Amino acid sequence: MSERPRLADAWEGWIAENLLRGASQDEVVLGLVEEGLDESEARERVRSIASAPIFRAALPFARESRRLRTFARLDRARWAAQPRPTDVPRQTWPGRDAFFERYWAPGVPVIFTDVVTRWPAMERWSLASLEQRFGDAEIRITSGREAYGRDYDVDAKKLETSSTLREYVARIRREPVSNDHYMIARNRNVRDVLSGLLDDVVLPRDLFRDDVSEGAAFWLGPAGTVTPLHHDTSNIFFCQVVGRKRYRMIAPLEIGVLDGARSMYAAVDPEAPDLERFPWWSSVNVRDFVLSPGDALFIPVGWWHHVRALDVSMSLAINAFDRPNRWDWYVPSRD
Ligand SMILES: O=C(O)CCC(=O)C(=O)O
Repeated sequence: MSERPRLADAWEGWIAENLLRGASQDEVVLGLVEEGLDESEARERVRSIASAPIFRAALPFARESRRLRTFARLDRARWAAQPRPTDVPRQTWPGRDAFFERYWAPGVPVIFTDVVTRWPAMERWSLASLEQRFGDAEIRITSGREAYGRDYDVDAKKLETSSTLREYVARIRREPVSNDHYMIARNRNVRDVLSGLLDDVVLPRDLFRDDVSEGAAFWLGPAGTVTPLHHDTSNIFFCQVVGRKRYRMIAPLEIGVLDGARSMYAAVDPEAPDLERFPWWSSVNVRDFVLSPGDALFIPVGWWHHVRALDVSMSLAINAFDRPNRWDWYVPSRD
């Protein structure tokens, strides 16, 4: 008698995957029989995989993942059912308690239209005035981003360099449209040499801690800077003072965005999504809007955001809220 055909490894993978996805043993056997396999061999193989200790160890994780995916689907459906699921609402400042209740607690992004507009910074911040007030300040910027490749923001530390603010302002004037140089958040400029900038802002009462400079970052750069799609591990109050920025924001429970992510940075590029690699992208709700001078955007923790400066730009990002604001988060590079 000729030997029975043996199941190839690929089939074993297929059996395990489908069982882990929640298919019953009978359904998997049926699938194998439809492919021409002998029913009793198929049944024996499925039974032996399902009872293997390695498979049984994986089962609780698969179950948990299925449950969590159900919540993610539910959450997406709830957001999609909103009248304008791709909008970020624009509002006047509702007061501290209402802010925490309506936006902070449920993690809802919003733009406040009357917070930054009152700041002296709106009049005072320009390249010329920064140069005049803080020209000698030694600051840290990132430079060489274009040649570095797509991870220029993940690896920003490697691209950090010092200059005086005067030199940096001169570079922005020389290269006013560029993604090669940018003073990004991960520096301590506002905490020391540029702390005078905080004299030009008027923060909503009781919203932030007294040591706000410890949790504030000044962003300065030309038009054309791109901060790739990422999420942060704190809530952020992002105040736009000079120039416009185009934001694309995506809710945390769009879990497809985690595919191939490195650290807190997504692999998918919202400006040129690779639909073969990320087929789910076409159904993702992207909130796509322009932040203008005078706008304050609340970025809830975990929300993905991609930011392109449309003009020479100055922004102040604050995370020193008067509430615990350090959040544990899934870091895909640990996978
Ligand atoms: O303004 C930018 O380029 C990026 C801002 C940002 O990603 C942040 O504050 O988390």
